[in-house]
Amino acid sequence: MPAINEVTNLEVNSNIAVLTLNSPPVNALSAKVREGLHVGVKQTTEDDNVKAVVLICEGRTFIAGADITEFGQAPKGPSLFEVLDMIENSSKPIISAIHGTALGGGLEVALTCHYRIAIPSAKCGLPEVKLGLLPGAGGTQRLPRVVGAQKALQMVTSGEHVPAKECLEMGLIDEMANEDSLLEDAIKFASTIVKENRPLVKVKENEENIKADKGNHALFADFRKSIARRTRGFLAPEYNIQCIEAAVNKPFEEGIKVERELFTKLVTGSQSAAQRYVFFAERLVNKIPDIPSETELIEVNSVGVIGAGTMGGGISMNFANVGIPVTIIEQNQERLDRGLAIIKKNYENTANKGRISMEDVETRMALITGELSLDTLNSQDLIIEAVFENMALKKEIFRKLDGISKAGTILASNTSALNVNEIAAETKRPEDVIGLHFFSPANVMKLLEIVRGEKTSKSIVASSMAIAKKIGKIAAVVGVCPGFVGNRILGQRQREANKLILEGALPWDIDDALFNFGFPMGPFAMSDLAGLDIGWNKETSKGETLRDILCESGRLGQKSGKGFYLYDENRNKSPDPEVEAIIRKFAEAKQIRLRDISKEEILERCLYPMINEGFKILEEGMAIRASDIDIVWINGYGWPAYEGGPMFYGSLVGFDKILDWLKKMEQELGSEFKPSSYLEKVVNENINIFV
Ligand code: 3H9
Repeated sequence: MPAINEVTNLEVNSNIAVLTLNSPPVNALSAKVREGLHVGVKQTTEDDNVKAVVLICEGRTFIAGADITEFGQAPKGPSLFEVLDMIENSSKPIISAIHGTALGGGLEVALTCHYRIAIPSAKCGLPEVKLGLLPGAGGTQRLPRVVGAQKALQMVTSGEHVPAKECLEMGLIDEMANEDSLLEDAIKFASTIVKENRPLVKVKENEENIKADKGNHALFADFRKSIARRTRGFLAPEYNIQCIEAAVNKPFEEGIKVERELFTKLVTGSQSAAQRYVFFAERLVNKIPDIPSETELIEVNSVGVIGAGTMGGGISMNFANVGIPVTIIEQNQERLDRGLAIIKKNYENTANKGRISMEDVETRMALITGELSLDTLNSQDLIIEAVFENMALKKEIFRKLDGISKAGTILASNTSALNVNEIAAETKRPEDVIGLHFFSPANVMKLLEIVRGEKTSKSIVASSMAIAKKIGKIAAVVGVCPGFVGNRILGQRQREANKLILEGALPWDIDDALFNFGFPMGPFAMSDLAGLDIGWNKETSKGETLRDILCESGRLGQKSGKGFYLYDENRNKSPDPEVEAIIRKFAEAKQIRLRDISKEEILERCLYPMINEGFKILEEGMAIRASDIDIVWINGYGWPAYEGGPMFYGSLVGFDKILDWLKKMEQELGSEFKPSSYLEKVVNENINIFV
């Protein structure tokens, strides 16, 4: 094939030119790809033999968007805008032939083509919002001109990938090809367009689909309201909406100006920098340096779960959801029945919300079998223990499992803090033992900490990563240390939050500061939700801590209508003067002088020790890389993605500033603030921890 450059080929056959891009892995619009498109389209317009052009990609996908690695770098080669102008203004019809995904800039390219054909498995979308961006190459102005304002709003603010069939129905693609003959069908389609002398359709000129919504302010106001909760704190969704609003109410060229202005604001801002970092971090976290990709995997076709409580039930649902049969073990029939009934109820609730069908509920429940004896766990490929956090009990279970389970079974504990090496040592096959730390609710939360024991084999780690992917989790491999990565860092925030309320900040001051930072809730609202009496003992309680006093006075959290907060019948919380009085009295008895504490100080006190702990974790090798820590905190603890996770956030604040702060605090408040020696090294030697 005649090459235009390393990534582009152009071939002309019977008056139809085929312009092929081949730039692995995802044909992103790098400088080379843009150059290839620019030169290729120019050549086709100058070649009298060419009557139409098919634009197609090799490899796994059509163009998946702009090359994200190029953002922030000096522009090279023709800009995407020049390329799009050339395509749209071509005197020959250009047809994009789509397989895989046409995303972001990729869909924007397709939208400047005069026609679009796709195979049934293809998907189209404008996912820029997930990178803290908006489609900056005309996508926000062209999409509503094809699919209307409502659908465009939904697509740009969710970033969803829309299946080809739906795209065909809403006019985003014009023709469906056969799954395995895209090129052939695209050439046929192009020939028909030529033969029938069909017009050069320019999406930007189509006002038909937007005219009904001109001046319809309610449409946008209602849409804003509908996504407000989900998008709190993020800038990009609102900017995307403003662009669609401009598309509907302004002429195309003016709308483009709005899009460019808002795109520039986003792409140069810190939110998008953080979200782009998170995009790559989510991919890096899957790479375990010492485990080759060809490592032999254990195929998991059946699972055993020990414990039908909240965790065990949620864990089981993950596997049933993807068609893997699960055997759940409980100690007695009553607990087993209760556990199974809760699972059924959860599925029914999901069905009532329309997310799955009642038939799905039945299919999934049929995959879950309850048993009362561990002896039934003799044939499963993966067994996950999810009983109380009690080391003696866990050891006993693993001793028994060693005798019961078949050779090669992955033996996993769902412990959230206990020593996996100690548990593994109870068996004669510690290489098969691993921690799989799910987060509650386990059927919903994305994160899975994969706790690699000293002796865990590479195959067990790799197989656990593979099964995590299958059940839709984001998995991070962590080492054995108290609390692993997530809870170990959480411990720092909790300790400081508890100390702060004895220095003068009220629980709601702290919660508000963290909520406004972007967390879904603060530590005290969280404690109320979980129940203040977890780990509290009525018989031995002596009013020694604030928690003791609250529990002793019946303030057990949301379930008792009051905890740190007061709750109404709908579980809406409000600050309670009684709690303030309890705190003041407690402080007085301990001769503590309370002072005013600013929101800034609250954030520093809660967040900087977490970052310090992150450095200790890296120093000890308990996380593979800094970005894995961020992935844990974003997906397991609600750290806002637009702040990039604790380590990324720390880099924005400045590690030198945090180090100075820790040194000062160490002098004022003691050794809990002692800086990690790795942090000192990073600052002194100016090390980039993100490479
Ligand atoms: C945009 O288009 C802005 C425009 O409006 C223009 C403005 C002017 N760039 O996810 P995978 C890499 S913004 C560079 O594991 P999958 C990725 O890092 C963009 N690299 O595969 C990975 O590298 P590695 C809008 C990219 O099959 C490899 O490709 N578009 C890009 O599970 C494989 O990726 C998007 O946001 C990129 N755009 O999923 C789409 N995309 O192998 C982003 C991927 O070294 N991409 N890489 O780890 C995706 O959603 C998924 O990659 C995709 C494939 C669904 C395409």
